[in-house]
Amino acid sequence: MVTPTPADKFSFGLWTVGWRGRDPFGDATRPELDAVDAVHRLAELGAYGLTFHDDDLFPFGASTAERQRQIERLRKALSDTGLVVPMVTTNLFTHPVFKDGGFTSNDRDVRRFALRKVLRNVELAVDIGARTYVLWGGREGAEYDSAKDVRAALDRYRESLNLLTAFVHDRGYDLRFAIEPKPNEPRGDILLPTVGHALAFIATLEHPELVGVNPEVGHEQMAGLNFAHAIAQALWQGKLFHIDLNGQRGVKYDQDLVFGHGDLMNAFSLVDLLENGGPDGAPAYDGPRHFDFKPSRTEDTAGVWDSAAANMRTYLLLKERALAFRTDPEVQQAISESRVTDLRTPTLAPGETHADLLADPALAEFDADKAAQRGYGFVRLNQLALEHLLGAR
Ligand code: GLT
Ligand code: MN
Ligand code: MN
Repeated sequence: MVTPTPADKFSFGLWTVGWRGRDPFGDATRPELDAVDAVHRLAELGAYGLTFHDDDLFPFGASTAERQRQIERLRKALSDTGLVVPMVTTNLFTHPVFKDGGFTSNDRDVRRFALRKVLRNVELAVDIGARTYVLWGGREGAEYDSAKDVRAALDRYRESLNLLTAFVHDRGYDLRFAIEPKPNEPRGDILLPTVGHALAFIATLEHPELVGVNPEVGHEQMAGLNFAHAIAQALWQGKLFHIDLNGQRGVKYDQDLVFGHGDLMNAFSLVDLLENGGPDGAPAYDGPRHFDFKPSRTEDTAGVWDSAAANMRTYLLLKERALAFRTDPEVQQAISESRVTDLRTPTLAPGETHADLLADPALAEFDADKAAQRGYGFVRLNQLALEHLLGAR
């Protein structure tokens, strides 16, 4: 059960296994990885999908012929292995032209150039079979409050999303967009910094049904937030279009560790939610389980593939542990004693009004002190979760 197969829908960014370990303080520690090799290695490990930025596949400014050559090489590797491309994205952050952002750069020419870059890559995404298009606006932001008119920037962000959804609509493409929030890094402050900000922004768009979120574990945790809660709200709003799984240890720079190598308890809750949180314990999410991690720069090429395999194995182990937790009768009893499922009962009776509530004699007599005495037993329940996680039950 902990051997990954394509049915598990594990996917990896080409930029993840292809990361050469260059950081702000040090040079690359590993050789370049060819996209074709990546496809073959990932397929051997049991993954089902590869994702990429335009510039991961062909260099920024590549000629049409070079672009086409790389696309054809990728296509052949995909058909040789059966790997698919469920998601594609754009690099609007590496080239210096994007130093003040793409969609929200103060320079209008740059904004127009950025939009064209995305439109061209959307055509490729559809052509190669992707159903999701991720928008990570890492350079959309500022270091200084006086440098960015945030309301104008949000107008331009919205204008860009409206153009992209009109494009998909007019062309009849079967493609949805997923905004990936991040609080900071590389910009001092990034626009749409959390899942909550992104969800509020999406509600203002012309085609909100075509736009959802691609939350990343570490990005919410960099803001000190509970990732499983963010995912629960995204699911509740029907907006979990994609997910970036990785690990992060606390509020610091973006670590992009292997999934589970950060807050393991929250990773357990997340997998439990994704796999068992739907109606009648069915999966709550059926999209790709996408790993957006960086194999640490201490690792050699063998370590890169060990790290890739570790993401999938950790996910499957957590899935196994979460199922054991859900099916344990003692856990079910503890859940019921904690009144977790009682929260599903509507607070008002059918047809009850505010006048009825105000006039309810039982409420006038409600013994708040007595009700306050009973504990909820949440600690016991959490300990049961931890024991399942540790394999102690
Ligand atoms: C970049 C970023 C990731 C995003 C990628 C998609 S690019 O590596 O750190 O979190 O998901 O653009
Ligand atoms: Mn990250
Ligand atoms: Mn990501």
